[in-house]
Amino acid sequence: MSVVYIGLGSNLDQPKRQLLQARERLARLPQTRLLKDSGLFQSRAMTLPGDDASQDDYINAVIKLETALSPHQLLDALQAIETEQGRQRLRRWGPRTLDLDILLYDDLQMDDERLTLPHAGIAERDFVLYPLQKIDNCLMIPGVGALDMLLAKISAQNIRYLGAFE
Ligand code: A4P
Ligand code: MG
Repeated sequence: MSVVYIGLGSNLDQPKRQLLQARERLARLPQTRLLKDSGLFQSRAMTLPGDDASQDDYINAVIKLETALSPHQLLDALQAIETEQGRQRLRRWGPRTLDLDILLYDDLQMDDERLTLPHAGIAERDFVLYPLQKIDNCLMIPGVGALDMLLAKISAQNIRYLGAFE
């Protein structure tokens, strides 16, 4: 079995409900067990430079799973859940009903045409690092560094803990 951390994000169509549904679907994946979740966080949308279209705040969370699915099988399963929950890929970093990213898969480091692990950009994202810390305080991000060191470099100003999933 492998231990994986999944990042969940939504800023469209009742984001909290989207994350709740996604959590249930993740827990029901074959050969997979839900170990822990971070609870819900709210943060301002991170947008691409030059993208001035305003977006609603995001609700984000991280879920820790144990799974026998391979990285690519897991990615297929996550993309199927995104599609089930009405995800439309309109523009990069645009608003979305549900985004599911594989943040970490054991200590695996890989980069192919479909999958980069650990997830790119993990080191700078408040909406990833704070939820990760809620689950595991002393995490090491392979090839990147210790979680507490990464947290020390970013601000907590744009993110708010909302409480448990409900
Ligand atoms: N892909 C590569 N590696 C991975 C991985 N580790 N996990 C590929 C999941 N997918 C991975 O993703 C594009 C492609 O990335 C996939 O086909 C997969 O093969 P996508 O979900 O279709 O597109 P995207 O999400 O628009 O692009 P990207 O670059 O993944 O965006 P991010 O990094 O997910 O960021 N602001 C706040 N506050 N909270 C957010 O959650 N999210 C984004 C999107 C922007 N701003 C945000 C948030
Ligand atoms: Mg994504």
